[in-house]
Amino acid sequence: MSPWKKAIQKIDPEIEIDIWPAIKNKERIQFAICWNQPDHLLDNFPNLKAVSSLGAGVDHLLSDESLPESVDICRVYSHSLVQQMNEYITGAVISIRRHFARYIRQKDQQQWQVHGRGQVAGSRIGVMGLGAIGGPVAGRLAQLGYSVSGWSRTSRDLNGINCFAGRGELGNFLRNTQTLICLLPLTSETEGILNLDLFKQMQPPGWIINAARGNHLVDEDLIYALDSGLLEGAWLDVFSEEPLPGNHPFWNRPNIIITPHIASLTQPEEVAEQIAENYNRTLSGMTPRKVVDRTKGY
Ligand code: NDP
Ligand code: OXD
Repeated sequence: MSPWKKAIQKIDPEIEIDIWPAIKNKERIQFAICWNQPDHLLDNFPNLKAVSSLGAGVDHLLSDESLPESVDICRVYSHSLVQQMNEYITGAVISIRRHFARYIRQKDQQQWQVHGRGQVAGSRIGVMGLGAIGGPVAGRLAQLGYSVSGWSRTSRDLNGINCFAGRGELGNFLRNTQTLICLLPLTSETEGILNLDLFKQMQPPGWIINAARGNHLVDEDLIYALDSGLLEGAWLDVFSEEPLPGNHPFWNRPNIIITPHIASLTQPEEVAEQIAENYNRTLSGMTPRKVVDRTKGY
C-alpha cells in the first residue's frame, strides 16, 4: 500500500494514513481504502464512515457482511482503466478472429497451416454490462466495424450498438452473439450467469471473454461447452480463485487463454485525487462521489 499512501499524500500532505496492520489508533480511522481485505477486518474501526475500493469492482466490499449499512462504499474510475480495458478486449477479439494463439502454438511445432476468417462486419459481438467500462468498450468495437450488441439491467441507447436490457431480452441478445464479452459487476443477480443455459443460446461456435469476475462463470459448464463444441474457446482474465490453482483443469486446455487479472489495473497516481476528495467529503459529512447503491449491488 506504500505507493497509495505516497500518491494520496502528494495530493494532500495533511491526510494522515496508516497502513494495516500497523494501525496506531483504531478509533481515529474514518475512511479506508481496500482491495481484498480479510473478512471482518473492517469491524475493528468504530468510527469508519466510508470505504473506497482500489478498483472499479466493489464485490469484495459488498460481500463483507460485517460492514455496517451506515458506511458508504465507493469506487474509483479513471480514463486509463477504460483505455486499458479497450486495449485488452480489442486485442482478445482480434486474436480470436485472426487465430493468433493458434499460430503461436503452431510455430512451436513448425506447422504451416492457414485458418479461415469471416468478414469483420459479420462478427457478432455481445457485451454484457454497458457501464463506465463496458459502454466505451462496446463503442470502440463498433467503431472497428464489428456488429455489436449490448446488454444491461436498464435500457440504454448507445450509438452504433444494438441494445438489450433485463432478463426478458437476454435471449434475443444472445441469439445475436457469437463472441460474448462479460463486463458486468458481480452481484447476486449476475453470479454464475456464464453458464450452460446461456452458452446454448449463443450463435455457435462461440467464444467467451470474461474480464469481469471469476464467479460470473460456472467453470464446469465452460469445460462441458468446450468439449461438446457449443463453444470454441474462452479468454479469461479473472477466476473464482486467484491465482488460479496449479491443478485447475483450465491450465491444460489449449482453447482457454489465461491472463492473470491484468486487463485493467488502477494506478495510484491516476486516482489519488478522487480518493483524497472522497476522504475530505466524508469528513465534512458529505456523501462520497461514485458511491455504490447497495440495493443494486454496484
Ligand atoms: P458499472 O457499474 O459502471 O456498470 C455495470 C453495468 O452492468 C451497467 O451497464 C449495468 O446496467 C450492468 N448490470 C449490472 N447488473 C446487471 C444485471 N443484473 N443485468 C444486466 N446488466 C447488469 O461497472 P464498470 O463498467 O465500471 O465495471 C464492470 C466490472 O468490470 C467491475 O465491476 C469489475 O468487476 C470488472 N473490472 C475488471 C477489471 C479487470 O482488470 N479484469 C478492471 C476493472 C473492472 P445499467 O446500465 O442498467 O446500470
Ligand atoms: C477492478 C479490477 O475492479 O481490477 O478494478 O478488477
